Amino acid sequence: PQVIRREDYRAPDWLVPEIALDFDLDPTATRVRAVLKVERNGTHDRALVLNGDGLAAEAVLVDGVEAQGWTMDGPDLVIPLTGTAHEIETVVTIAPERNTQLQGLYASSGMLCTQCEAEGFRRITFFPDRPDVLSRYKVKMAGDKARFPVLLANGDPIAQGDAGDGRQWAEWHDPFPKPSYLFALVAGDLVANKGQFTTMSGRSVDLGIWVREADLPKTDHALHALKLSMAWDESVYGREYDLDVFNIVAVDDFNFGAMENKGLNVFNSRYILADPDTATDYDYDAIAAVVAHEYFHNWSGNRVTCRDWFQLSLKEGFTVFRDQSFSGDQGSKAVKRIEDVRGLRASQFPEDSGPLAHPVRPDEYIEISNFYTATIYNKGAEVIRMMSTILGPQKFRAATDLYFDKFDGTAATCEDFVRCMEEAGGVDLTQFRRWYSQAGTPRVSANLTQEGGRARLKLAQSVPPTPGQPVKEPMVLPLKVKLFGGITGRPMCDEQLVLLKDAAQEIVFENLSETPVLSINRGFSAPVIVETNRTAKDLAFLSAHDDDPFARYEAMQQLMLDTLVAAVTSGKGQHDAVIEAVRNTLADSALDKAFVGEAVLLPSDSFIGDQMGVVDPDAIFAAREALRAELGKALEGEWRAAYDGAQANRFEYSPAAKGARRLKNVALGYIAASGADDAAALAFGQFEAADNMTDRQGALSTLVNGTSDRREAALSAFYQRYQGNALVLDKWFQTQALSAREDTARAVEALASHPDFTLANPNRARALIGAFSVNQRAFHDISGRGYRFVADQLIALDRLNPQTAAKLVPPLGRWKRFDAGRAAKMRAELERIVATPGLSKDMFEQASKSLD
Ligand code: HT7
Ligand code: ZN
Repeated sequence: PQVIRREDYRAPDWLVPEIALDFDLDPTATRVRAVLKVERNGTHDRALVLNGDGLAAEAVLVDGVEAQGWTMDGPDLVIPLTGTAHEIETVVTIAPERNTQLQGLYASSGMLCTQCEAEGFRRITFFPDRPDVLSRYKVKMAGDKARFPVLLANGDPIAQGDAGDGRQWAEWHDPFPKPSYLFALVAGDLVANKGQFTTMSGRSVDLGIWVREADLPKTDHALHALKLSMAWDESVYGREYDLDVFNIVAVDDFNFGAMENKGLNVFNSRYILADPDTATDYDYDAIAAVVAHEYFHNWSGNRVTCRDWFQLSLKEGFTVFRDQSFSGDQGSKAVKRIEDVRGLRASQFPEDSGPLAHPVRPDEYIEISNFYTATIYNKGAEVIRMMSTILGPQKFRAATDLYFDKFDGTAATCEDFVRCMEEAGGVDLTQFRRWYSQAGTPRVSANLTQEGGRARLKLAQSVPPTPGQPVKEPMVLPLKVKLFGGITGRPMCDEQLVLLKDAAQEIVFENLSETPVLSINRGFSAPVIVETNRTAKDLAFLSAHDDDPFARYEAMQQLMLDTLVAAVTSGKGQHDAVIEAVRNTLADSALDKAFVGEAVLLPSDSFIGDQMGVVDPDAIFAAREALRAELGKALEGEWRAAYDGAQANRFEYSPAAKGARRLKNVALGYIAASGADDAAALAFGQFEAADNMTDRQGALSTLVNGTSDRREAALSAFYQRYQGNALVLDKWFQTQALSAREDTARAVEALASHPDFTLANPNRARALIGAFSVNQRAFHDISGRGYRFVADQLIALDRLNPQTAAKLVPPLGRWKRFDAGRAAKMRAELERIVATPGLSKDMFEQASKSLD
């Protein structure tokens, strides 16, 4: 397959200032007529090339006359043109019902909807399908009135009417020029939860969350989150909404989380629908975050879009940074930061150290869909966060104002963004730009030594080699640093922002009156791995005394990690320091429960594995379970007190109530780990009495990890209760796929034949296959059956939905990190995938790169 390179970027030969689309909607045969006003861009004699994907032109007209000399270049339509401006008309017929890829126009639960990012528009009509061609869209659509009573598109509704024969039509105009990837259309039997928002300049905006009628009661949270997001973007970034309507539609079959189409966001229904009985606190938070994310794209992505797909992080990294800040402002900033860093370490760090590592601004790709990655999104957000730290809040705001003003209505680059930061921030970011070009997670070593009243902090950095980048230059690393007195616990200096720019650098602290303890990378100010010479005593001390909650959490994590790595390598654990640190955290009544719930959690199996030369999943599992059991037993009284103290009379969705549920379920896990006789009964009691899904699923997960006969009872009760609810059934599949039990691989194979399992729905496929392949114990079963099972499923899924299949390849690609036996088996499965006839380019790229 063809490799697309960033250095080959060339401005478009032809622009399309206007497009009128006419859809005759039918699930089996939808006719699409497109009329494009095209203008030659510059002086050249190149033909007009309109991208297509699986389209056959039924008519091609130039200036109203049947076109002469047009040809097909593979999937693309090539039309030779003589003048500087023409009107091009094409007609195609597509079959939404047969579209299992869920790109372009497709059918989902009886409705028709679109997904065009990144290159789905070319599956609907012939068009220069690239983000730097911005057009004004007029959309007319007609369809069966009973099947499709609601017809939505981008922009504002203009007119609607009866089309005869039980059909109706509607017309929508979007006044804002946009790239084709932001086009959207929805037709279905939907109802809306309607709201209203008055913008900062006093304009009224009609809001609508469109769902099936039965789901209407589950839309209040999303609507509320939308209003909060609109107000937040005004007050924090000065960004006002610009159309008279803002619609969101929930669909059941969706490859991703959601899509920011101008004025008509389309969402995976899991990021819209919530009520206490079916959604966990995690779901509620994710809904608010994704609603905010898509809304924020209206400025960071839509008003200012990307010049080409190599600039994807321009909109995604910045928008993730914005949604993370928004979520932090709605509850505990510290807990949000902990969750985000946990996510970064779980998904982006492994990506950055594996065969699919790529820079935040990639240099090449085969299939752009494979680049909607944790690196583009989450590392990209960290890059923006570092610039905001370096500039400080006022200058950062001035810089984003400048960026939005200067590039409004255009397709911009990451370089444009950084230049605005430099101009408004008065800083030189020349070296900082390496964050965009160099892949790999930087490693920092920080050694603090003391001689009398002086302490020396020796810092050194290195960036590991990554595919195609064997040698790296030093990065700019903004490290927030502070010292605490090891005896009094008092701060010994103000927090300092150290910009580590060289390979090695030294900082001296004078006039110290006691032995200092180092607190570094506070707030996770740089997305790096820090190694220090701090002792277990230092870490335990910081976990109790640091005044930065993130650093406190981090000290505890490091202490646990050091303990677990030592246990894995030596075979036996020395757990006292961890037990005491956890005891102190549980005893600190000044801490909020959500923080405590996070701080006392052990690092995941996979994060422990990331610290090791050769990952031994069985030894890691055994060491982690042993520490969990000891923590459970040694602190059983504390866990029960925490559990009882976090009980609530009835469900409430507030930061305090969420924190209490978090701690309660973590405590339940430890009580079960202690081996207490009543643990299963306690979990089952919680399962039965729960008035919310967080508690019900928390109890179910605890039972599913165990061997009690209440396990089957709970699984069956859960299944019976939620049989008709696809989103909750996903939880049923996922909880079993994540089970820590020895027989999980076999159980998951059986679940793949369950009547409710289907690869056609991406949420269901991810719930079983995706969850199983991150279950370190089960996936890496020494027999290799886990690898075989996942490869079989991915090969089958690729035939239906290559995008979703390709996203599930990375766990198999980690083979280099494992022992020779496992590595060979993982490689063999990758080779089998690559050799599969008819493999998509999505899968080919992921699997073949994973073999290197
Ligand atoms: N910008 C959206 C990306 C997206 C997407 C990408 C590939 C395939 C399907 C997709 N659906 C949505 C989502 C976002 O980041 O907001
Ligand atoms: Zn996004």
